[in-house]
Amino acid sequence: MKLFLFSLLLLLKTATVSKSSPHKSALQEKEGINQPESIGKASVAQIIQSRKRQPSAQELISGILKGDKTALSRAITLVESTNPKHLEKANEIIQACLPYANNSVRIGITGVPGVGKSTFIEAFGKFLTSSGKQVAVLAVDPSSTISHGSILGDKTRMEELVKDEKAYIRPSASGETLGGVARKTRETIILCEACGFDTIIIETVGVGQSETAVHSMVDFFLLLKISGAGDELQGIKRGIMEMADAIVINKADGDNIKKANMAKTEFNRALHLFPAKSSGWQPKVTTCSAITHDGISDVWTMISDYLELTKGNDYFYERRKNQNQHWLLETINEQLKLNFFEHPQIKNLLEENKKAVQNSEVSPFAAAQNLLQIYQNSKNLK
Ligand SMILES: Nc1nc2c(ncn2[C@@H]2O[C@H](COP(=O)(O)OP(=O)(O)O)[C@@H](O)[C@H]2O)c(=O)[nH]1
Ligand SMILES: [Mg+2]
Repeated sequence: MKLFLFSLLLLLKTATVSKSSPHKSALQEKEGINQPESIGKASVAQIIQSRKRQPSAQELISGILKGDKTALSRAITLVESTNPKHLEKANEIIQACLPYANNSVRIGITGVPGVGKSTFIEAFGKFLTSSGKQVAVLAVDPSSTISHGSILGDKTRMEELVKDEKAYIRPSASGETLGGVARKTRETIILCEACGFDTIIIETVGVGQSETAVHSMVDFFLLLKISGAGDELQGIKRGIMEMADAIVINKADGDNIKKANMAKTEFNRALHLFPAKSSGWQPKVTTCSAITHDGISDVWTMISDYLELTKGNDYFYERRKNQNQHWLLETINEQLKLNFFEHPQIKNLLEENKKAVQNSEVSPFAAAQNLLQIYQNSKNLK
């Protein structure tokens, strides 16, 4: 009986959620927001082109909800900015977009450079847009700040998708820390969803902990691999295998097909050794070719199966709720750390203390306690 009531409640909840589908509402003005005079008269692109002024938060919100990509790009730039004024504006926009976000599938894709991520996303993205989906491609690449290149910088490999009306591609945000880059991407997802994008693809490479960060912002995590010389499992991080909902072996074309199938068997065997996932999903292994497009549609079929299962058993919704909590704590952690390490007095003292600790003049714990106390006192004085 309890279970029945629960399911009924869930059904009602789902019905209400789908009623306020952001996909539909993204094309409508948000009720309850007083629109300034200028809205509806000029598009954000026109406002920018006239160079008279920056579009207001309200104009950007209205643009995003209408599915305007220029407004979306502008808002993402505000999210990525370090200027406190921009952040204030960004927060206002995110807050207004939040009720229209969430109705999407968020897919994380990882794999070492050269495995074919960009080529795969182009093929997969085109497949999705041709089946009527609206696809946003984002990236988490904390190394891009150092290398000044981004994993989505090589847009040449996504030539078709870049031109596609139904697609939106945004390179990785830059930032000092992975936490910073990841937070910006999290917020960008919300903006993209409010703009009407129903399939969000987030690409990352195995740099630092970027996979873990992406894993904690997506519904489905896909590991892209290529077949090797029979030692498929070597050099692959156990943690990534554990996170993967699917392993897709790319470049299964020409002479590679046989090797790809052998790799598939081996990965399948390895995946079965891991404990069952709380989603109830048994991770799958498939092969594909991003060049010939063989197996590309199977990847979507597999993701659809996953969605059916996890929406049916509620895992999908629970996971998103947990992810929200995770990002709340993560953002606080990040901000506290930043405030501490950017504090001018602490900056100086930290250098002195590092030396003192090196020379065993003071214990690391005592030094840490002391610095934290000084920081705390300086806050109390304000
Ligand atoms: N034969 C074959 N080559 C591929 C396939 N996918 C990608 N490639 C090639 O692999 C190279 C790396 O691809 P890219 O998409 O840039 O990899 P990324 O670094 O993971 O983004 C390029 O030369 C692609 O043309 C595929 O399915 N089959
Ligand atoms: Mg690439």
